[in-house]
Amino acid sequence: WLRYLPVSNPVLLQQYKQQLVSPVVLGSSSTVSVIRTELASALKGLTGNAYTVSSSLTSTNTLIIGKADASKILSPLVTKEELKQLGEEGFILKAKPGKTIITGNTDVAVLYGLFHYLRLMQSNQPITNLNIISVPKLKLRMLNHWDNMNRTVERGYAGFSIWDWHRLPGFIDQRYIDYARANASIGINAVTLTNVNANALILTPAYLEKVKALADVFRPYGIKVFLTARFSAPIELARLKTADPLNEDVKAWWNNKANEIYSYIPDFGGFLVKANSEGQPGPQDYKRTHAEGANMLANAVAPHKGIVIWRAFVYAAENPVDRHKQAYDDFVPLDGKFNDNVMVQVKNGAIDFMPREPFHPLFGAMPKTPLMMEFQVTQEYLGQATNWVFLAPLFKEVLDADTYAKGKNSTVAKVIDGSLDNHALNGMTGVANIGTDINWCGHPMAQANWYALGRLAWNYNLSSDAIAEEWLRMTYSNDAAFVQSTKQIMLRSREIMVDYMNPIGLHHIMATGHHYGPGPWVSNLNRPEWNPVYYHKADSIGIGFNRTSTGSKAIEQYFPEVRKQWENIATCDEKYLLWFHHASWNHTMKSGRSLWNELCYKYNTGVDSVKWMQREWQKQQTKVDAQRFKEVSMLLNVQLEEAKWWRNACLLYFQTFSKQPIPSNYEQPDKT
Ligand code: GCW
Repeated sequence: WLRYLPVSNPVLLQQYKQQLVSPVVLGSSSTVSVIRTELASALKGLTGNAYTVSSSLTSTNTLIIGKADASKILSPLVTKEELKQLGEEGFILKAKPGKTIITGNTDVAVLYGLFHYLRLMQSNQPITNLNIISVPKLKLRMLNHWDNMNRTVERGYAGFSIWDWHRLPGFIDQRYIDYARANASIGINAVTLTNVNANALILTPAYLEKVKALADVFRPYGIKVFLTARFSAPIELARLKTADPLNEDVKAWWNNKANEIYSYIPDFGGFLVKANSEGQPGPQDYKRTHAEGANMLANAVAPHKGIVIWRAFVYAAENPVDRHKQAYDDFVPLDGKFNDNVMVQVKNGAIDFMPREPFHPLFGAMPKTPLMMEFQVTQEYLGQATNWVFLAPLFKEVLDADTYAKGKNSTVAKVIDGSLDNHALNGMTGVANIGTDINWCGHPMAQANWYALGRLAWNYNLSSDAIAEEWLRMTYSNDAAFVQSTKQIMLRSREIMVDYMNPIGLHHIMATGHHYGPGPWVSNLNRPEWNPVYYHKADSIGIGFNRTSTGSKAIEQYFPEVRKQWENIATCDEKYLLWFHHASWNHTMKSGRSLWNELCYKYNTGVDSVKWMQREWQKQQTKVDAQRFKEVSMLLNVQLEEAKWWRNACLLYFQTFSKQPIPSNYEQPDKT
């Protein structure tokens, strides 16, 4: 999306040129250099003119870019009061005919302002009269890479890891710089480089030098580096006999390790930890709590102003009744026990990044602890790299959900931005979908999800529509008809996928292990909660997981007002019907259809809607370059096959329980 293609509308181009006549960028720092380079290359691309970007202010400058303390630029366009609202990262962008100012309290804020300004031109918006004050809603806007040190990527579908550990630190791939530009352009200011299923080697000097090289590249773009910490590292790296967080030698080891890391990377962000989850080591191995584990690491980074982000994604074989409940049961009692520099990172839902799940009951339930949102940008459970799914609607559905923790309008967004419970630390992260593929993210449309994550972390009030539109205009074309149709595909794509994969609240019925394609019949894995049959519970009576008070009682983890929307099968929001209820095959749906017929309807609608996506895309042939047009067309063919695969597999399998026919107006699934 940083292509800076020439502005093709001559009237607009003329207006832009009039505003841009004489640009100046004030200040001197590595970030200011980045601003200069970005501005020069963008203006050249957009207008075709090679601008000289000056560095000292004269009365003839028309575009003035710089930090406020270079602030001969202030009045009358920018006031001190306005600057106060900005904090460290907010920016001001004001323009009247012949004069534009982009400023903020730090150079990085100015960089954010510049990218906003460029976006306006990239998406053909007017730039002559602007009055924009933009402050990020969240402090930590992050990507989590699940990149292994051998360059494979856990749940990565876009090639290998972009971190070339072998050639670092000496070789700085241009990709690192472009990655940093892309992140800064959407406000992402923190990254973890390594998989949460962590390898302790990343903490050794040979690798810390490489991490430092990346941190040095990212710093001018306002991006802090975090690492994942393997809890057993003191045993693995230093041969201590234990990793018990209350053991003095263990504490000392981590303190020294933190000091060592900060000697390489003075602004190191801190640690992200997955502990006692899916076989990872953790404090519970020593009968200590998550809080005791987190606090030990938090003490080690505190003198350096680092933080610890501790994941709440835990579930164990000992909890076979309902995996949904475990994170809440384990973490709520620890509320108030975490140090000030600890955040608890919670996945958007209680199971695992499904195409649709209700928001995680931990949101709103730990008022004394800052909770960080974890979304998954990589499409582990959403068709991986062959399916076109725009995730902004999924992200927003969760952020806008009301927890009712402090009465109406206690949205998840207000929990994670810290405003509901007054937390200074706050943030949101996405598991990255980035890899070595030439288009970075696998599917040519998948970059939109990286983009959406950043834009929503900056401002979760942006609409999915606005985000899709910006991204399409920058990445593909400003052609109005193209934008209109393609945006509709994007906006409907997630619901379409839910229809052909997991309608009516079904979940986790993907094939096990790789999670690609359907596998609702799988029942032979030794941990019950790894088997899809555990989640759909289809039988001769009906289908769905009873999580109400007559079932697993997971629904009781939500506040009463929330519960009310879901606990009565007659009134439950049908999006979540089979999430919370075991409904009979003949249960009457709001459409008047029986549940079985509704399932048939949904799966078939999903397939038909992919055909609609194909038809809409075919209309764009003359509007898109041949390469991307063809790639997306081929992938839509694959997506259609996969949608049919899902429909056929699920309906034929569930039919063995419902014992009812698939209505004759639908295509009859091919049993082969
Ligand atoms: O979604 C599951 C994935 C695992 C992942 C785990 C987690 C990193 O299948 O691959 O491990 O979640 O989030 O820790």
